[in-house]
Amino acid sequence: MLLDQFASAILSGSIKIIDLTQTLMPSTPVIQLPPPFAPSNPFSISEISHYDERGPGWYWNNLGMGEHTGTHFDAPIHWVTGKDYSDGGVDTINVQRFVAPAVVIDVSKEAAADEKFLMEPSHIEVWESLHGRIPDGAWVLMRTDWSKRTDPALFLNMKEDGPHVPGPSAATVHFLVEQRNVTGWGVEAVGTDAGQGFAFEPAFPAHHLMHGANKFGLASLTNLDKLPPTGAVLITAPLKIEKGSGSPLRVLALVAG
Ligand code: 23J
Ligand code: MN
Repeated sequence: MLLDQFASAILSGSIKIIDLTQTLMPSTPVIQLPPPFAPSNPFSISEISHYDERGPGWYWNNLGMGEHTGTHFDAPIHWVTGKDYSDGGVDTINVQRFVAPAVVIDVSKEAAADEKFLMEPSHIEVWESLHGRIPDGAWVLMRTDWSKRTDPALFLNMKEDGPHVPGPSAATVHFLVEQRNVTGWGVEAVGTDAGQGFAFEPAFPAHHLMHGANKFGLASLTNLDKLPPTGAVLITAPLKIEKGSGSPLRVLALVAG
């Protein structure tokens, strides 16, 4: 019954599907870590054949990339704090967790005014006073409109003291992990942590604390400005890479239209 209604609603467009995914291409920005940390490869693509002598009837490509390239999923085993979760790799996560509600906290004005803007628990309190408590099992998505920075240099926004990119404070991640039962934390920027997150306590709290609690991350999302504050449902199934720490994926949001 429920699923028949669901299928009809998709077909009729009374449920709309919004693509939260950035297009993968060689210029897709990839996180830059300072030495001595090893870099991630960018996205690469090369033709195998294109209806030509290499394959007259078919077109296909070889791909290369780091697991954390473009719009991607962070699995718990990505971080040392999540390394012992037997269900914490992209291949072992319970697939039931790949469909979940999402809330969107709009801090786009704050991020426009301050490239190093940090979301604090007070922003969540204000949001909950307007929209209600973050539901159990929800993704919490931080809308910054950072995805509108189509120039990779402005998107990464690397400065002498590291990236100037908005993100969550450590207190905010503590709150979401300890006070709310979230599925994960998603952002428009290249990584789930703020650009200055290396200097927080703990370092990279969105990674350290979320993955330490067997929760997920989503990075390089787009179209968050097209989502309602509550009521969207996300489909976030990463590639089933053996012992994978994450993967690029298509992130789809279902919204009542
Ligand atoms: C490795 C080290 C630090 C960070 C990251 C990866 C990411 O943001 C990521 O894509 O998971 S901050
Ligand atoms: Mn990642």
